[in-house]
Amino acid sequence: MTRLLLSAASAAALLIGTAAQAQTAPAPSPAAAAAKPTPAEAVAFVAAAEKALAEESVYAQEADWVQETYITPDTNYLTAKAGAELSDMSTRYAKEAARFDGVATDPVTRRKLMLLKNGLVLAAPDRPGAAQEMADIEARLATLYSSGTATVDGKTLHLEDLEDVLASTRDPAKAKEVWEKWRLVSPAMKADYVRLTALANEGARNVGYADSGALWRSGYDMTPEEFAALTDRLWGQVKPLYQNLHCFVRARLNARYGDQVQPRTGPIREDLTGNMWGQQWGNIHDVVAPANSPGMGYDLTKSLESHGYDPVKMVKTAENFYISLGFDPWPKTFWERSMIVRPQDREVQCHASAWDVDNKDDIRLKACVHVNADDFFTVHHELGHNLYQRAYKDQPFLFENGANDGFHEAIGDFAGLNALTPGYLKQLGLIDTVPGPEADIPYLLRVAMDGVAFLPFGLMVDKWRWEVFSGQVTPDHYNDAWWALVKQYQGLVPPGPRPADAFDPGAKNHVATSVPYARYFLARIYEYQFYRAACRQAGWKGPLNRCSVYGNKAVGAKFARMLEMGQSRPWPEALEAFTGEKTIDASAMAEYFAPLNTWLTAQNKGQTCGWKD
Ligand code: X8Z
Ligand code: ZN
Repeated sequence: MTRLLLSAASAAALLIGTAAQAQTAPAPSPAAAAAKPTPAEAVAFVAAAEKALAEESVYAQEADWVQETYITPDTNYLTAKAGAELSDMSTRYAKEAARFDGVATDPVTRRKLMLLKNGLVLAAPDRPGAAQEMADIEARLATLYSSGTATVDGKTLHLEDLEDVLASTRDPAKAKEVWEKWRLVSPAMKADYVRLTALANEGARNVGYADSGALWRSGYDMTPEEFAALTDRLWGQVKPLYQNLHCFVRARLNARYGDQVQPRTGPIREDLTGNMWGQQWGNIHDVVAPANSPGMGYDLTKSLESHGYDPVKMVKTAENFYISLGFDPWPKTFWERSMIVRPQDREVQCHASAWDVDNKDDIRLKACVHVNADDFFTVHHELGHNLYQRAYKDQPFLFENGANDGFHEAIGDFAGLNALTPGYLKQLGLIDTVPGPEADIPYLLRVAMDGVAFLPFGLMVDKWRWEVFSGQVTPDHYNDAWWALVKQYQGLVPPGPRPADAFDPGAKNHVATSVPYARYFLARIYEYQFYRAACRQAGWKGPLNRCSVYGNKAVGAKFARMLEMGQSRPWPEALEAFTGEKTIDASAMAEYFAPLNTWLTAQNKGQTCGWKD
């Protein structure tokens, strides 16, 4: 239905598209409004909305594609205009859908009415010009983020180059410099962000939600309150594993850099994690892996380089994984139209995203791929979105989406987990031998440093936005509240005091571009549920971490059945279709990492683990 990771103007109307004004169902006359609508009227309304939205969403996506791959004042104008129309239209449909509350419709129509109401990301206030003002702000924020640069050692670097420096430097002063310089991009966003928040909240109330946070939490086939409680329950399940990992990593950083740089107790310095936001730590695996233990047996980044991988070959490799499960090759147009590397002649939005521009076959990737382990995972992640988009393309437009947004993020993560296994890398010829069982713990540590380390970040980004949207945190405290949550959930701190004008949340793509983030937290949990189920279906009996279902067409066929459902049924039914499980649950993740958790507990003996919130 829509490309994933919408940004800029059309994020305002995320899950549902737009329609030219003339195509909407006519506004009810006062007399008709007073009478209760009939089920037949509900069906007619949904049909009209769906048709119009399907057509107009393509227009908005075309405009967005051009803008994100060629940022100029003109393309900003066009995408904001398309986004404003989309937003106005989607908001109007959301409001109109509420007229049918309590009308006894068939279940399909009822679900579509629900999706019309809760499918927005940033709803627009019911005032002329408000949607356009929001779209203009969104375009400005996205442009500030994507054209941000910092000068390091006399060179002007974009974000992905700064990320490479942070990933590879082992000099804490350099890490601090790069980390701080990137955050100079966001103070200029603050005033716009404050205004956008106020407008979006007004819009959310306009369509019947307490604030935009409640609107965001309403897309999970449960109430917003139940969803907040669910995330807390899941975090409770995985927190002990995260704390164990945190404790071990902190000790290793302390051993490497000394007490002055990384104290033995308390939080970890974010810039020392090898990642700009401390959201995954795999880049410092070499620092963390114990010197006296057997290693993983290979370094994926080095293997990719030494085997002559280029960005296109990385994407082809991910495609090949899905083909091996029985899925069709990606269409010719994908290779003709995708943006796989950063063009040198223009500004673009590099943050990776997967698109289905015509909601049918015109799937594309937009990324600036570097040949490294992180991007090896990312290309599998993005093509997972494309896989889903293609699988549900025959659903009615309003069902052309993931069972929930966490599902959409989890598809490619599940593939990536298979694709990192040594057995699979050997099949690709990227490594010569599959290491023995002695490499299991180092391997699990490497996977955990990305997958487990991510969990609290995946949760805190939207915890912050929920607080911002509800008004619990006011603009004067935006930055402090961010760091309070980083410390509480991630146990990280900035490398030094933050300036008074800092707006550090804006230095993260999804905040600058208003993309909800809880989806990634959910995805990390679903990922292991999918993976364990797939391995069981494949009859795998060995340690879970060595399983890869590469080439297993039976697993692929069952996976396809879940994907084809799109958003047509509540997500527990989609989960059940593939895993036999009806609820999201971290036990599969716990099972996967159980040997590592035991090992970490032993390693951490004598340490004072945890940190004070
Ligand atoms: O934004 C993404 C994908 C596109 S949906 C590249 N991810 C999150 C991030 O980069 O912060 C994937 C993992 C988390
Ligand atoms: Zn994604």
